[in-house]
Amino acid sequence: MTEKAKFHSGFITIVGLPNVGKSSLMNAMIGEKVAIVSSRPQTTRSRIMGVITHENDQMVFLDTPGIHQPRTKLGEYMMQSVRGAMDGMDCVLMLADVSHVTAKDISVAESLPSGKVPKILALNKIDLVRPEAVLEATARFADFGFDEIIPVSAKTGSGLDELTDNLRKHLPEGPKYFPDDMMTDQPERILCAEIIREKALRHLRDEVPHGIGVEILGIEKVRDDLTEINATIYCERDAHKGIIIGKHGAMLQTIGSQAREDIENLLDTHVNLKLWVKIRPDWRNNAADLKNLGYEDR
Ligand SMILES: Nc1nc2c(ncn2[C@@H]2O[C@H](COP(=O)(O)OP(=O)(O)OP(=O)(O)O)[C@@H](O)[C@H]2O)c(=O)[nH]1
Ligand SMILES: [Mg+2]
Repeated sequence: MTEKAKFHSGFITIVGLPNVGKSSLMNAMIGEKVAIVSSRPQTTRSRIMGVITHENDQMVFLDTPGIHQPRTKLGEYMMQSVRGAMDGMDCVLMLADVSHVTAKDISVAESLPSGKVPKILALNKIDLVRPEAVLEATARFADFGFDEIIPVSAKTGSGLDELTDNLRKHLPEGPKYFPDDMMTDQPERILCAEIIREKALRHLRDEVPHGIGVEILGIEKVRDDLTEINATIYCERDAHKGIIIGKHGAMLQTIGSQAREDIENLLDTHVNLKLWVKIRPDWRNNAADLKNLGYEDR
C-alpha cells in the first residue's frame, strides 16, 4: 500500500516593476485570463488572485501593481496593495524584464524580505533577447539571496514548466484553500470593468489611459441568452472625453465592441454593452471616487 502523497499549497506573491509581465505570467501559469494586460505601465491597480489546482498542490498567485513612486492617492492605494499581498505570503516570485534590466529592478530585489520565505526570480521576456543577455541578467541578480533564477517567457510559454516545478518544490504542506474550479477572487462586475479598461488602454494614447476608471452601473439578464451591461468610463478632462468618444463616436464604438466580445466569452451569453463617458476631475485623488471604482481595501 502506498502512502497518500502529501498536499502542498501556498500564496505566491508576484512583484516587480510596472510592465515586466506579471499579469501575463500569472494568466499563463493558471491558463486563464483573470488579470488584464497592456503595453502601458501601471495597468494592474489592485491585488488580483489567480488559482491553479493540481493533483497534489494548489498555487494561489497574487498579482500586484508594478512598484513605482506614487503621485496620486490611487498610486498610494496601489503600493498599499503590494504590501498587503506580501503579508502572510508563502513564497515571493519577483519578475524582471530580461530585455531591460535597470537599477530599479535591483532596488526591488534588494527590498525583498530576506530569510523568511523562499524567493524566486523569473527573468521574463526571454523571447526578446539572445541567450547571452539571460546569462548577464542572471549574474546581475546573483547576490540577492534568490533560491532560484528561472528564465521564462509568458508570451511563448517557454520555461513555465520549470517555474511550476520550482514553485511546487518550495511550497509548504498545506490545505486546499479554494475549490478545484475556482480561478480567481475577482467578482464578475470587476472582471467586466477591467475588460473595458483593457480595451481603453489598448486604443487610447498619451496621458489619457492613466486617468481612466470604469464603473459598472448594472448587469441585468434580460433574456436567457442576453445580458445587458451599463458602464461608465470616467476620465479627468473635457479633452479626454472627446478623445475617448472619438470622431462620430468611433473610438467608443471600438472599445465597446472589443470589450463586448470578451465579456460574451466570459459570461457565455450575448451581451448588450452600453457605455457612457463622464468627467470627474482629479478622481485619482478623491477618496470617495476611488471607493466607487473599487479601489479600496477589500
Ligand atoms: N515579448 C514578450 N512580451 C511580453 C511577455 N510577457 C509580457 N509581455 C508584454 O509586456 C507588456 C506588459 O505586460 P503585463 O503583463 O501587463 O505587465 P505587468 O507587469 O503586469 O504590468 P503592470 O500591471 O503595469 O505592473 C504587455 O504588452 C505584454 O504583452 C513575454 O514573455 N514576451
Ligand atoms: Mg499587471
